[in-house]
Amino acid sequence: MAAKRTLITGITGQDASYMAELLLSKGYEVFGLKRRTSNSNTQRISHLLDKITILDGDMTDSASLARAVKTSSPDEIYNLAAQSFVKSSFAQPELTAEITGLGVTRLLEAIRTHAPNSRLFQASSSEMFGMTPPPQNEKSPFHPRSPYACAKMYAYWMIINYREAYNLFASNGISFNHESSRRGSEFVTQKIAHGVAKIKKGLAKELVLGNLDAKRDWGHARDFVEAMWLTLQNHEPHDYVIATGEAHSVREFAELAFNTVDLDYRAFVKIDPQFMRPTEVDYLCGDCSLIKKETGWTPKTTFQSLVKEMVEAAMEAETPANPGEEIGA
Ligand code: NAP
Ligand code: G4F
Repeated sequence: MAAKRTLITGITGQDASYMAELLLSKGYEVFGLKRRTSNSNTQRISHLLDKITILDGDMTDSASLARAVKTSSPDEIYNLAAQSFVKSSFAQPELTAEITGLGVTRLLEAIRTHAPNSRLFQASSSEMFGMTPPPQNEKSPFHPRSPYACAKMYAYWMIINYREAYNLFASNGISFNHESSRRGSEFVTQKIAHGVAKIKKGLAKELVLGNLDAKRDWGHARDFVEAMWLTLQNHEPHDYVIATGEAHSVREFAELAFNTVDLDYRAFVKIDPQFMRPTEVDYLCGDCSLIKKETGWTPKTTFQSLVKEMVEAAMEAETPANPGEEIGA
């Protein structure tokens, strides 16, 4: 049988790097959509570059998406591209809507025209629940609290509309936060992990954060891409919550991360309102019983091992000769 073909958008991102590894291990032929940047940004997939085909394209450019879909002729498409940083979406709401929202419509149109029998996974977000109290599941109401969440809402409904209108196999995975040592440096978990490493090595004296009381359901990206793949192996397209079912505060994450290197977070963490958001999402904790029941998926990584893995990777990466980037988000 011919190998299955897949197109992954956002190939330079955290999730796509794990998704490409997973699909290569399953024998897929992998194509990755990459936008043009002025400097190389393929660090997360440098070990895969001789095994995958990179296609130039941008979620704001319909023609490039159509070409990518036509060239890759995919059985499965994972739309992992987005302006994914919530805080930046307040500064760049229109760009976020273009990429994270309208970009999905452009991709759906390309699929409808060039690969109507392919299966599409859309990376929807628990941010869409916003103000809705936990536990959040597929039936919970949405109340988005940022331009990012509003853009994801639009994309979520376009997936459902194209499924109903054109019979496309398109599914939303409503993922809660998932992290790893490949996480972007501005997200709070990676900011804390590298802050801890810098302080432990004498490269920094403090770590400046925003709201320590926000709670998130944090899992490992490696586990979450398995759920994304299982979502597309269903007989029918389905929307699923992907989560661990356990929530912790930013404070708890910081406390555990500092404890990993025998430090007390209270001596080093400072608060600065510049890291607060105009509207915050206070408490996300997912109920993922549906995907567990229907696909057999279960998250493997505990909160404790996630924190440990991220701090240990940061300790390896941060050296006096290579002090990493300034983290200011
Ligand atoms: P990420 O690391 O920020 O990766 C985003 C990817 O999208 C990057 O490859 C980025 O390219 C690409 N991208 C941005 N703008 C683009 C454009 N105009 N055209 C083409 N590509 C563009 O995000 P992630 O954590 O892997 O998340 C993957 C997806 O899941 C995203 O859609 C995110 O919103 C969603 N999600 C993530 C989480 C989570 O906790 N990680 C939870 C729920 C949903 P550059 O490298 O050039 O910037
Ligand atoms: O790490 P964060 O920036 O992630 P956030 O906003 O939860 O969004 C992530 O998860 C979503 C799924 O729920 C994805 F859709 C989205 O793409 C992204 O991957 O912030 C987590 C929490 C927030 O409450 C924030 O206010 O940490 C709080 N926080 C406190 N101090 C901080 C900081 N966040 C950042 N980035 N930097 C801080 O200094």
